[in-house]
Amino acid sequence: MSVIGFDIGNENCVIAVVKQGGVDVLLNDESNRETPAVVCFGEKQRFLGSAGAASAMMHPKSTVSQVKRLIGRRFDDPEVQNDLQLLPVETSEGPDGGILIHLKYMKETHKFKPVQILAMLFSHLKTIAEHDLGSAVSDCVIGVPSYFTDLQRRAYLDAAMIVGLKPVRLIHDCTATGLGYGVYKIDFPDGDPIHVVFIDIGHCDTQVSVASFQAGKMKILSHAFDMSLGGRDFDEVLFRHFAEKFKEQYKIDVYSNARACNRLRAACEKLKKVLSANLEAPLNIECLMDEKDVSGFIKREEFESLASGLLEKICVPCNEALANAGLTVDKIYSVELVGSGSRIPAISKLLTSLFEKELSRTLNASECIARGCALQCAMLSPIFRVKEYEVQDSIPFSIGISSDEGLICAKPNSVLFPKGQPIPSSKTLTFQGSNLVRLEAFYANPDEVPKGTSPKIGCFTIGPFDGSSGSKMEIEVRMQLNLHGIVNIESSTFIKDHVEDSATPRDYHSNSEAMDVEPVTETGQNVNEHKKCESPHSSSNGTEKDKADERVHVPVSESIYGGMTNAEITEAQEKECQLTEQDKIMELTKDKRNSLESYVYDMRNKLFNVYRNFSNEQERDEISRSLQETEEWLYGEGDDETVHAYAAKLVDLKQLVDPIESRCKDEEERAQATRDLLGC
Ligand code: ATP
Ligand code: K
Ligand code: MG
Repeated sequence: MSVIGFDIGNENCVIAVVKQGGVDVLLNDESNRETPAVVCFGEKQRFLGSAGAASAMMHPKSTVSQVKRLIGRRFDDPEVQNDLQLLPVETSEGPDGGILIHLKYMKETHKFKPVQILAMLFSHLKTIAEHDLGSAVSDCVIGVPSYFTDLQRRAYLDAAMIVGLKPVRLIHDCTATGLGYGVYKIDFPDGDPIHVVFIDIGHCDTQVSVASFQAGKMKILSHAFDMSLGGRDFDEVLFRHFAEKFKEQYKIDVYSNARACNRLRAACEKLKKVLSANLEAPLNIECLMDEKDVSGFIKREEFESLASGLLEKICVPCNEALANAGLTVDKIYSVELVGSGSRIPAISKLLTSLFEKELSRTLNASECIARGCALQCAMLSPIFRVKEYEVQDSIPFSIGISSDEGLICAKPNSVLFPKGQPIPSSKTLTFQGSNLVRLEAFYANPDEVPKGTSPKIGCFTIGPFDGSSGSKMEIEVRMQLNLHGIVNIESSTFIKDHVEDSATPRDYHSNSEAMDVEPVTETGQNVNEHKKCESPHSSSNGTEKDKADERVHVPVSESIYGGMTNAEITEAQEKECQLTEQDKIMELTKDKRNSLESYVYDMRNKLFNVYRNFSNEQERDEISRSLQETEEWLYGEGDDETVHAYAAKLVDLKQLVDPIESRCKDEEERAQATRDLLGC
């Protein structure tokens, strides 16, 4: 069994594994350490990762990138509409308010949920890992942004399930990075814990987390983020600048031409990278639009002033993370800047002055998340021996619980898991109820969650209570904020034969009684403790006795707003299998076509060399003609044929050539035998 970590970026994905000697980053089929997060649908097959990026220009309308942005989001969310504008693919609103991505394939339009596209990426990364390791891969740890909602986390798990991956943990990106930092750090100054700020600037977002470290221990103190501030926003600044310039200079409006937009955007991303290493850079695009070649030029200084608004925005989550951690810059031991979006020199300059210290680049900026994920996977794996290390993460959003009858926790706004609650955690609610109880989980503070996030998370229906027949039962529900940062019910029980005094007035029409309860127990666990807790819960297996009463397990069903049902997951699995099967067929077809093609060239060559003495003119004429015909067929009507068609052609040719080949072989053997006999 292998232990793997995945960093799924909007632009690049990284796979890391823990091997005997340490953590390795795997190379993809193009020998790159980063794999583009691109899924492209060709006419008859998919192209994933690097192949997807390479095919994007050929199939602009059926290439999906930055799918991470769309996961678990609503179609009518204005931010989503902005993102969709950048995606040249047709989309629509799904029946559940989610997004449907329309892709042309096998002469039909297929509609996919973003989860399915993400699953395709997962599947691709899984295949790369399996090829490298030579064994099946299932257990893994996947990085997620700290701002991911419950629904987005669940969507990641669904996508993983669709392709047979089993995330043992979804871990916040900066926590994974911090883990990689802490595990290897040995030179801790004496005394108090040190505080480190991690800043990850990716393609689409910026995440900042503050963590405290002691030997053998890491604790996240705060998470902050700007969901819409990353490398692509800097590209956009350049894009708008040159779009405007070219309008004046060349009288072309790139905005009116999707292809020109794409090309200019791609050129601006390159330009931005050049400006990271050079003080000025040229921009040249041939035949951008209306058959016009364009050229431009920009100095780094000018770019920085165009991007000054974005640079200022980076300070916001940094200050927020510090404030939430209750720290000032002088208390910070080190600032670690990661994510390739941070390679712009002005960003380091700005952060250096904000934090009043030189930034540290001790981590690999593009691989640290995947590496941290792999380490976490090894720590959670029962078969790997890893240094004991305690990771305590926290959730950045307050989560509340209410029932049909109202808010059920005594805390303000009914918050069960306040912002900063350790991951994982459990809290027990006890209340009186009858028949069915519905508990609603929701985000208690709209200011904490990303704009456009629905406060509604999901509904848990508890019951029916066996034999309760309408009487009030004392119910105990253990709510969990699990290792993935997802809210669920760990167990729910009632106490058997615990019937209320029948004189108590009761409303028989409601499903549950008004509940004024307080969490009775509260635990924040670190990962190691959590592992111990994974044994069957004593409260649900009926062994625990509560005085004279017996605890009885109560069924729970959950319904997550916008989530996938089991039936939908099964359907998606089947669809994914069909697509994979078809991809395999197409790969096989390509192989067969290639072998037929090389056979033709090979034989043509041999026919007038090696085989010349073993064939007569008539045979050579016939074979020549067949080779010629096959070649013409290959480049004509046989260009796009089935595996069988190519295989059949090869058999036909071989039938003609085989007799000559065997004469040649016989002769070779005879000659060898003679040589052996003569001893030379
Ligand atoms: P996200 O974290 O948003 O999901 P990601 O992890 O795929 O995205 P990264 O790979 O960390 O993102 O960073 C990609 C961004 O870094 C792109 O916008 C890219 O243009 C930018 N980038 C890469 N190299 C440089 C460079 N030398 N100078 C400036 N920007 C760069
Ligand atoms: K990445
Ligand atoms: Mg990233």
